[in-house]
Amino acid sequence: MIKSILETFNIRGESMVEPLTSGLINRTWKVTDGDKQFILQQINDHVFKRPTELAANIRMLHQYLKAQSPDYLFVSPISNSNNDDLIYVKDVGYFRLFPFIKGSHTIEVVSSAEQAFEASYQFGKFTRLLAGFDVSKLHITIPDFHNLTLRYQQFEAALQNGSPQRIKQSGELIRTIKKHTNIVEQYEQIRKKADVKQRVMHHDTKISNVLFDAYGKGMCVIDLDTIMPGYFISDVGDMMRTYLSPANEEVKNFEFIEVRDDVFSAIVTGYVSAMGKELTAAERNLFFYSGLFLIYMQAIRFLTDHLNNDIYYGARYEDHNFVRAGNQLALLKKMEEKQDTLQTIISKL
Ligand code: GN1
Ligand code: MG
Repeated sequence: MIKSILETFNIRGESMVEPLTSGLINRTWKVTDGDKQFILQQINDHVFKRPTELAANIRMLHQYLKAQSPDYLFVSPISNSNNDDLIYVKDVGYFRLFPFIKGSHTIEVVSSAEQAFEASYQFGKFTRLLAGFDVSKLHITIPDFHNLTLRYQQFEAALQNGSPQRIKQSGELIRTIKKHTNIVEQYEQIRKKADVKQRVMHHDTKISNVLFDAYGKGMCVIDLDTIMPGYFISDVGDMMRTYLSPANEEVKNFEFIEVRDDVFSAIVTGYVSAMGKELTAAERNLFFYSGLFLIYMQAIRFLTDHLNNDIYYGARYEDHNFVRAGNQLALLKKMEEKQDTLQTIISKL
């Protein structure tokens, strides 16, 4: 089946196809055909219910950037010999093929503040270049994706309808989440502020979604499916969530979870230097909050999924999402403990 998709792109039968395993949602392969390389992806249409809208978003942004910022590297799907950039295979699903960007590589873990700066700069630059784009034109690929109020309601629903045995097991984590509803309240306040703008946000700013060149400089951002209107706290917050600690969300021994001051500072400086005057004063005050917001939301999403028997994320071992939720709550605690230090860093910048 993959061979026949590739044939529509005139990619020969003897090409090499290797699965890439890092994402949780879509299925991805690296395709090598002689000296050419590509990335093939099957869209998860349980999560992205309307793949055609997702493709339309990418096309719109591509056109806008081609006209306004022609030098910007925007990695969009290639069209096949039928002129399709989204290929539907009956009973299987939707596929697309990306060029592999020569000389680029991705990393899985942030090992230096420079990497965090580069990535943050790239996400900020992306949003700044699109500041003149009318966000209301974008299709909402996942409704309420980063709506913390709704995520909290889904958690409450899982407490009603989820697995009774798992609810009992999760008592301590549930209590911790309930103790932090001030983060939800603050989110509701932020939504009402006129000077916290709806912008074109990426919504999945993990380090593996940035392409780096051979010198370690950021080239561009990839994985554009969750691009939707949103607040900057989503992108900055997900960077905090995934860059601050050298131990990521999969680590089972929470003692390794840490908040690195230099990485925090690099995320803030990278973003501020890329966004420049685009960032409003109200937004500048929300850097620390962004971290709390996203870490807390991810803890809720993992625990909710655990209570719902792993229907969204799946589980590679018993209690996988329970462990992930505990991990994220441990990170939240570290972040809170560092509040004074981190706020001082911001005020000095
Ligand atoms: C999912 O598939 P991946 O790894 O890019 C999720 C993100 C979560 C992340 C947690 C569409 O992203 O929101 O932060 O897992 N994406 C979707 O690892 O739900
Ligand atoms: Mg993703």
